[in-house]
Amino acid sequence: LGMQPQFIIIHQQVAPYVAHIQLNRPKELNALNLQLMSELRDALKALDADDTVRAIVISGNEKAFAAGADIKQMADKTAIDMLNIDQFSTWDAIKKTRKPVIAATSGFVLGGGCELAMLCDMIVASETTRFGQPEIKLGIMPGAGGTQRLTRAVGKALAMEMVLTGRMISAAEALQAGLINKVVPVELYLQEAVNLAAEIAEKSPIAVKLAKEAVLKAFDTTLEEGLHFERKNFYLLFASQDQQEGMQAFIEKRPPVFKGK
Ligand code: CO8
Repeated sequence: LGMQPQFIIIHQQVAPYVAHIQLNRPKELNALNLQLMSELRDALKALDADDTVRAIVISGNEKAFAAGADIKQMADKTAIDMLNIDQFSTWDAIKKTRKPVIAATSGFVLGGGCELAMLCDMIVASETTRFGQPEIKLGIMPGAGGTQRLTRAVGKALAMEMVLTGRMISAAEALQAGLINKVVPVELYLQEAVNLAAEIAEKSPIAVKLAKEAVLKAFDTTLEEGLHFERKNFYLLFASQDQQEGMQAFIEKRPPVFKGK
């Protein structure tokens, strides 16, 4: 990866074909400063290109996944500073990750932290996780997708309430609202996320990639376009050896071995 990152730790092969990126600014509750986000972008790009990785878990620590953008770094910025810093190009790059990314959350998941979790494909939360978009309390509003992804995930009523009041919701409420995939005791959340990643990593990485892309398309386009897109990806998979292996293994009543070809 070139230079050693300062604010993240990359753990390879935490399960077969699974990598884990840990956000590591614990004293600041993993506040997402510009350098951390650049390091995260670079790490995801490298892991996305690495054939020994098929799924990625992002976590913080027990106390905080991330308490948002770094308020101290933003406090004295002007609108034009913000425009020129263009931090969202980093977010756009992260969004391009083609392998599945699972957020393993515990503690505070706030502001940009909540937006980062929602940018991931799935969220596994500890019982102590609290999700919120508290930007309104700072005189600003979500800027990294919060008004869009939260609304699509939980609907208008709860999204509007969270964005306009800054109220945090519990993991239980987030599960009920459809924001997250599962809630587990705090000792288990990271392992549970790794297990989910490992389950996906057993599948054909090509099929996983194209399936992820098709699901995400549902948020971006009409049903007609989305169905068309799905069909093209579906046909394309019949060009893979993994499709032949998957179906042959079924017929021979044995587990498939997918090679990503
Ligand atoms: N930025 C900078 N520092 C932070 C942040 C933050 N977001 N959150 C916590 N910290 C720091 C605190 O300043 C404190 O530092 P110090 O010890 O030097 O005073 C340390 O972390 C520990 O925090 P607290 O003492 O406050 O811990 P508590 O347990 O008392 O409170 C809270 C925890 C409730 C999470 C509290 O820290 C808090 O309210 N944090 C701010 C949450 C927030 O408002 N987040 C939204 C930020 S704005 C945003 O995310 C905009 C996103 C759009 C762009 C995305 C780009 C990345």
